[in-house]
Formats: sequence, C-alpha cells, structure tokens
Amino acid sequence: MANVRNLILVLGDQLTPTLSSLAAGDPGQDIVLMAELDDEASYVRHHKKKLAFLFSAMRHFALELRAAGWTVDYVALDAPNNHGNFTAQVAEAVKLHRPQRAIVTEAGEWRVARMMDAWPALLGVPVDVLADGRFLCSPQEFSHWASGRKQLRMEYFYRDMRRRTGLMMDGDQPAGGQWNFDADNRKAADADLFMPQPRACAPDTITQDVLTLVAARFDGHFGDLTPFWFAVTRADAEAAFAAFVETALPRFGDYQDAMLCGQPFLYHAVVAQYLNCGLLDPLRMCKQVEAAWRAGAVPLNAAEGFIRQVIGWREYVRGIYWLKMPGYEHSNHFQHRRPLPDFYWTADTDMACVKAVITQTREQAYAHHIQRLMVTGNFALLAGINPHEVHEWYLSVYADAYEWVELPNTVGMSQFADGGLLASKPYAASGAYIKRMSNYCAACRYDVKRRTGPRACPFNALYWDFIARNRESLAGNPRMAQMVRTLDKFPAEEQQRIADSATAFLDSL
Ligand code: DLZ
Ligand code: SF4
Repeated sequence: MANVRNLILVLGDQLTPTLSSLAAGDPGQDIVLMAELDDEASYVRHHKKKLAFLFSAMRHFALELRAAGWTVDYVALDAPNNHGNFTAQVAEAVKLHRPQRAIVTEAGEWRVARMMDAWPALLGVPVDVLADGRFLCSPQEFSHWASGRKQLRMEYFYRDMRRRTGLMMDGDQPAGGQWNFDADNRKAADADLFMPQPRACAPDTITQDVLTLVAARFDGHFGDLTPFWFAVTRADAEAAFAAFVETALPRFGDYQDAMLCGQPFLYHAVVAQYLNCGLLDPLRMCKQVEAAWRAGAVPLNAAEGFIRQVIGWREYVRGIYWLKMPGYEHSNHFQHRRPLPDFYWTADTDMACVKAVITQTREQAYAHHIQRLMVTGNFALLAGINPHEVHEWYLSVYADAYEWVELPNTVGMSQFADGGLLASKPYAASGAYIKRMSNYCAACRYDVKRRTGPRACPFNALYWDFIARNRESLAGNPRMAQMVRTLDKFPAEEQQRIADSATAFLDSL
C-alpha cells in the first residue's frame, strides 16, 4: 500500500472505537496495528481465562474496526512474523508499512509507557503518544489535585468527580443529601435460590480457536480455561452490563461485602474485565445506573455505591499509580519477607474461606472486592507475605487486573505497604469478620471462636500476632491504637500462646 500516513498501534486494553489514537487517524490512509504478544502474556503469567478473554476480545475488535473501514494489520500469536513484544512488533510494522508517523494512546502501565519512550529514536519516525480520554481524570489533573494535600483521601476526590460529572447530583448537592452510603452496604447475605447470575456468552468460533491456542501455548499458567462464558464483543459486554443493572444492581449495595459458599458472584456486576480493556465506557455505565435509580428501579445506596467504584475509586487508584510510579511497586512498610504460600496456586489449604476464594479464582479468574481484600489479602498481610509477590499474584490471576488498577489496590489498600498513603488503617481482621460476612466458617475444620491452639482459626492468632509484631507503628495510628491497647490487656501467658500459635502455623506453611 502506498502513502500510509499513520501507523496506529492499539494495545490489548484499548478496545474502544472512540480511542484517542483512532480519533486522530483516518481509515482511508492509516493502518492499525494490533498484536498478540508473548511478552504481554507472560511478564506475569496471566490466568489462562484472562488470556483467552483478551485475545478473543482483540480479534473481535479488529473485525469491528475493519467493518468501520480500517485496514488492520493483526498479528496473531502464532503468526510467523510475530516478534513477541511491542517494540519489535512496531519496528517491523514501520519497516513494512513505511508510515510518516506512529500514533498510540498512552499505555495503562508504566512498564509499557517507558518502552514507548525509546520508540522515536528506534523507529526513525515521530511517535505521537496521546492522552487516554477514557478516563475522567488525567494523571496531570490528579497530580494537581494531590499537590499540597497532606492526605490523599478518596472521599474528597470522589466528591470532586461527582461535581465534575454531575452524576447523582441535585444542583450542587449530592442526591439523597449524602455523598456516601457505604454504611448501608455491609449486610451479610442469605443463600438465595434466586440469586442472579452474570449473563453468559457461548464461545463462537473465534473464541474456540483462541481457547485451543491458549491451551497449547500457556498450559503451565494458572487457571481453568473452561467453562468460558465471558463476553468478547462490545455488544455482549453491554448486554451483560444491562442484565446486571436489571437483575443484580438493586441488591448490589446491601450485599456488596457479603460472601457465600458456592456463590462466586452474588450481586456483583462482574464487568471490570470488560471495562478495563475498553469494551465498556465508564461514564456511560454510570449514567445507566443513575437512570435506573431515577426511574425507581434501584435504591440510592446501590446506585451511589456502584458509581463511587467507577468515578471515585477506579479513577483515584489510577491517579495514585501515576503519581507514585516508579518505586511504588517495591513499597514494603512492614518489611514483610515471607514467600507467597503455595496454596495461593493450588487452593490446597484447610482454611475454608481461603480455599473457596482461591478455587473460585482458579475457575473464574474472578473474586469480588471483599474476597480479595478480606480473605486472600488479609491473610497475606497477617502472615507477613512479601507484598511484591502478593502484587504479582493479583495481577496475574484476575481477568480485570492491569497494573495501574491492581497495584494501588494490593500494595496500598490491601497490604498497607505504602504506609498509609491510600488507606487510613491496615485492612487487618480476625476470623470474626469473615464469620460475620460469610458462611465459610460453618464448613471449616478450624474453629473461628478459638484464638490459639491447633484447632483455632489461623486468622485469629495471626491477627493478634500482626498487632504484636507491629505494635509500635500501629499504636501511632488512631484507628488501630485501640487494638494495641486490647492486646496489651491480654495476660502474658495468652500473649505467649498467640505468639506460639502464630509461629507454629507460619512454620507449617
Ligand atoms: C494484558 C495483555 C495481554 C495478556 N496480552 C496482550 C497482547 O497480546 N497484546 C496487547 O497489545 N496487549 C496485551 N495485554 C494488554 C497490555 O499488557 C496492556 O496494554 C499494557 O499493559 C498497557 O496497559
Ligand atoms: Fe476462614 Fe477461620 Fe472461618 Fe475457617 S474458621 S473459614 S479459616 S475465618
């Protein structure tokens, strides 16, 4: 082809037709490059279902672009000219197509953004890196918001985003007279025969090809490839979201922290994998949710809680990521050094809660926020696991995980490894929390009421041992000081039993 004006690289998490790089181009003169790359699949060994999801969604997006008139150079994983990484693949495409410039929307991850820095010199053509308009707050705007603040609390950022988007606002006041209804969102769920299920899609021939490919090439990666039911097109992702709004959102608020054996999804949307690769648009989703609330179909606490996750928390963690990278990934406030236990991969543990969450993670590449935060995350924190290993685990096993969103959630929120930049206290809890929010304990070999001894729930001794180990730093935290005082009131023999139980359990890992 003569006179290719621009080569437009579209990354695997940029599957959005209104993407800035595409908006800057012209289907009549430009070529889009997309590539399935071994390096991206393996820099952490992603869950097999996540790989199949993304490759299939990429292939469907390429078809969507072609239908819209674009010429797409799509390099499949098993193509002979596949070079395995972004830099080599773009270099080959520049040689082949001889464009005047390359255009790309900024990468979601620091690692890839730094690769792009080298491209102008390497490729010998100018490279335009454009802002990612799919986010409501740019890294520059976030940095401006953060500058001069002592604490970067999500709540204040969120209120600004509400004002800015006008979502759930009555004039300049929050709808319902309150910004945040989280206190209403902590009910335990009962086993419900009519629990809604996320909308499932049967694999088409494109997905079936990808499933065969992933099975052959990534056999050693964690996770079950089938049953595969994720949406892989924009239309199906939108239908899955609409089904959530109709069937599960009304109860999402009340039960968003609940956990039940055999119910991996409860009233959760299970759409973050679609949102984070660009199949769904965040603002559009929030407008749909607001409309459902205004129509009386959804209670206020559910609508507000959902919208807060999307325009509040999600944008906030991205802001933190770009503010704190590089270096944030090596934060280790408590100097935790223990390696990640094998059961994070095998689910081979007697702790019923941990076993349930890891089994479900292996089967679905999904767990909801409280399962991640208060079961696997909480355990890693209490057990003193190296936060970098915890980070790599979350990044690889969840279908929605990209570093910009996963790293602050893991290192900041869950492991408190940033020393409190993100969270005002460590999310550490004993077995009592899990008992209150789930029905896991009933089927567990451990006794959630016992604090020490071989039959005691390991979360209990580990919790108090965590407080004891970090007594000095926790005593200075207003939200943890009470727990330190409680520990100090335990008789010396009980404190010794706690230390012995915790050590015995940790030694057995
Ligand atoms: C996560 C991922 C995976 C597994 N595979 C690919 C791929 O083959 N090709 C691609 O363009 N992108 C992939 N991605 C998404 C990238 O890792 C993501 O775009 C970068 O991390 C920047 O956010
Ligand atoms: Fe988890 Fe402890 Fe309950 Fe067992 S008893 S399920 S280990 S919280």
